[in-house]
Amino acid sequence: MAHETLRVEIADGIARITLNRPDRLNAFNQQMSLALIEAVQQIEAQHDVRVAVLSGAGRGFCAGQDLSDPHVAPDKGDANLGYVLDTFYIPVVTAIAASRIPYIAAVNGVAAGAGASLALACDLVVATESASFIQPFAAIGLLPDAGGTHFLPRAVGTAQALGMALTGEKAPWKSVPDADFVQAVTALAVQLAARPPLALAATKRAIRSSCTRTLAENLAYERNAQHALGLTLDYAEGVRAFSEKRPPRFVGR
Ligand code: T3D
Repeated sequence: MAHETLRVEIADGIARITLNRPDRLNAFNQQMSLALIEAVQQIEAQHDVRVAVLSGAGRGFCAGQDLSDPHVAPDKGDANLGYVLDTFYIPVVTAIAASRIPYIAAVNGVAAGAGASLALACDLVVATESASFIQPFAAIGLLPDAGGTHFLPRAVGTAQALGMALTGEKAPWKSVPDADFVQAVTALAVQLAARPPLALAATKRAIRSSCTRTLAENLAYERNAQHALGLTLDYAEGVRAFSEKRPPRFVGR
């Protein structure tokens, strides 16, 4: 199985899958997404494979969706994120979770957005000391998807998951010196007030209610919420700000 954007090597019962777009921190474009779905399906059918290892080429594991991919471009005004999730992310996360073999996420660097969800969809996670797990969805007006609202609270607890998803920080819960307490709380409130309100509301609802739902139900819940958020001005602004390397200005619509 050879793809430009994905390497798959099989030997001694082990399938090694490497996301291979290092210049983009292995962010998913359409080609890599389709290649990963195909690889997971082929590995499942190959009965001499006993375990799969998923990793990333270069310094990152996976930066999630490639925000420059035309499929998610908001500027045309018709970004159909529901379609993107139905076509790429839901099938791959579902297939990994349901696979007969264990999947090991070998997290060699930053795992962000759907990249973090993908790592958590695996059965085991081994990460380097320098690796990080980030939920940057709200920075572009979205809620965690690809199973993020399902796996994250189960992995770290609802409170920590909410903190990560609302702030986008790696470990948002930290104690502060007494003298800095008021300033730290104000800084957090100011940070959240500048974030996209529709995305924060959807994130909060999804994570707070996810533990009573199955994976399939959470994937469908995320899909519908993300489809709606993908049509907002704040999503367009978030993606534009990322590509222009500047802070976003959200309007709440
Ligand atoms: O949209 C839908 O279809 C719904 C599904 C959504 C699923 C999602 O995953 S949405 C979330 C998408 N991902 C992100 O928002 C993460 C964006 N990236 C970052 O925040 C940062 O790159 C990281 C925190 C991951 C790493 O930061 P850092 O400083 O180590 O690296 P960098 O310099 O930002 O990135 C290196 C290059 O990769 C850079 O390109 P350049 O300037 O060298 O030409 C950067 O633009 C590019 N890159 C990183 N992530 C993405 C990306 N390009 C496109 N899409 C990306 N997601």
